[in-house]
Amino acid sequence: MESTGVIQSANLTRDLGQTMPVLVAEDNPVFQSMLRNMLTKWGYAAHVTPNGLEAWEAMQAADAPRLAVLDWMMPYMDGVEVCRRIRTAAREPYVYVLLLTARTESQDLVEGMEAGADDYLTKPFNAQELRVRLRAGRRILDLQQQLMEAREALRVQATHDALTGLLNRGRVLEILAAEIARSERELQPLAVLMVDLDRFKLINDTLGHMAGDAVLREAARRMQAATRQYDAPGRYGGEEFLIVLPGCGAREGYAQAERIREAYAGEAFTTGGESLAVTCSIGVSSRDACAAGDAERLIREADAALYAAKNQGRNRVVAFVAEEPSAESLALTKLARFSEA
Ligand code: GH3
Ligand code: MG
Ligand code: MG
Ligand code: MG
Repeated sequence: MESTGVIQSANLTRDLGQTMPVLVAEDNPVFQSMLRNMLTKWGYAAHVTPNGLEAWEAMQAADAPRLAVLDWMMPYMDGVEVCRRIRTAAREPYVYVLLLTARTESQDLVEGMEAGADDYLTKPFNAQELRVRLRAGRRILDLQQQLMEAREALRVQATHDALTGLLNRGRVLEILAAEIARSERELQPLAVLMVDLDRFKLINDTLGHMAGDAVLREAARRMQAATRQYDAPGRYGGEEFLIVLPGCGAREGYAQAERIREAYAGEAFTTGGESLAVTCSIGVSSRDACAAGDAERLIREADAALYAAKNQGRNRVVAFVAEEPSAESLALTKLARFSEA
């Protein structure tokens, strides 16, 4: 298929930052080859379709061209309809649409622009005019790209910790709340780990704050490497980390905590050429598939377990065990067994 070949080579060259792909929909063979020649000469990668329907289908590809030159009158689907569909789908990134029209009545132009076209040219058009209008479209697309990148950078900034790159406290708490809701809905367990570096103040005091920062970064890196993709490790405070483990009960939570503890204790950290033994203590709390347990309780219990781990000598994992299951959780357990039977 010739058209696929064109789109592939267009993507390749875009990756190299050389050409910009342009989707052309034009049913007239003379205009087709004219547009193809001009666009190629100006450094665009033209993907030419003979009607609106094929143009619309080409626009569905994940990396479809963002610049479209659409003839108005075409079989199967006209350019205005393609334009309308592009705008209704409202997908990002934005598609810049230049409408080609043989019509000159102003009412028609109003219709085309209202369908969401960004600009139009009346056929027959002057080649240089098309060229500069495409350039204007390209500028708009470049600006939009910059905007999207800035917005993404802001989103990352708002949800991540600048020092370690882990999720920040606000975001990890949001995830905890969402995962509790999901655990209730899907009758899945959920575990929470509270990780605290041992005697961290000593590292700061003896090696300096910069070395302390380097240790925090390395601790975060190892933590990330030791957790599954759907776990959510976040920096909770100074040298404290909160990890949300969806689908894990007390046993799996404990095992996961042991892996992290081992990832620290098992291999010395190096900062500024110095080798340094860094350990952590971890408190584990969990909620049963059917037991009650809000975020506050889970954090409180993980904290209590962490406190116990510190008291027992550090570099260890302690899981919170409730003295007695609450009446509510017992009732819910029975209910779940009943519904399983
Ligand atoms: P413990 O084993 O009981 O947890 O002892 P600790 O020294 O780790 O605990 P403590 O809470 O006394 O000290 C935590 C230290 O972490 C104090 C604070 O200066 C340091 N800290 C907090 N945030 C940062 C940071 O962003 N960078 C650095 N370098 N240090 C930090
Ligand atoms: Mg036509
Ligand atoms: Mg500490
Ligand atoms: Mg602490």
